[in-house]
Amino acid sequence: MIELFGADYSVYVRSARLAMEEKGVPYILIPVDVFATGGPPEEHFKRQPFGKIPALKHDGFSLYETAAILRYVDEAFDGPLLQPKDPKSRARMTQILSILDTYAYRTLVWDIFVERVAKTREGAEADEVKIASALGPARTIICVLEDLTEQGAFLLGEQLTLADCHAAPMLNLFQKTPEGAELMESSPKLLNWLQAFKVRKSFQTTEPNQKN
Ligand SMILES: N[C@@H](CCC(=O)N[C@@H](CS)C(=O)NCC(=O)O)C(=O)O
Repeated sequence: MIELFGADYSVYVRSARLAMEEKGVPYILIPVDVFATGGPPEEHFKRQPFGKIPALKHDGFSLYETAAILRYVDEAFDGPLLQPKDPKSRARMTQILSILDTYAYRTLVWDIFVERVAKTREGAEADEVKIASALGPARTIICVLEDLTEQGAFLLGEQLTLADCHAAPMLNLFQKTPEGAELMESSPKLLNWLQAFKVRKSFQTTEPNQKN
């Protein structure tokens, strides 16, 4: 049984859980709150030296970094293949994972969602300057993802891949902001894909307890 260390509120933890749910791989989520007062628990740094979530343990094997966890889940277990075999589609999948990690997470989740939704929910004021300066990069991210989205039920066409598992949690949070909803409305392929992905069982099972 896979042990996944993390919290259900994390988009990265949700990506890993989506891959395990879609693959049909049993796992348990062992709670680690990286945002607890005083920081992550000391023992977590042995699993993830940067103090981030998720981290995985399976059969004596320890792993961190979500893209590596996603690939491990797909390659070490039976179940539907979550990576295309065709080299061009496989490269597209890797490209989307990299865009999400390198550009989308900080901009869509931290600079826009956390400022606009999470902070204001806690009674703090949104940093409008931060939001305003993230809108240009956000437009580029949504534009390139719309461009890379194939015709079909999933980002890369008819096969559900790790790109779907990684993109859905981030884009779901982004869409909860007025800025994100507006940008998504003008990206029909991406919008249809996200609406359809959100009703999947895997997505509903991994819904955070405390709603984002
Ligand atoms: N490169 C890491 C990033 C994971 C990450 O940033 N996780 C967030 C939660 S969504 C986190 O642990 N943040 C804690 C912090 O930044 O202090 C991965 O791919 O797993």
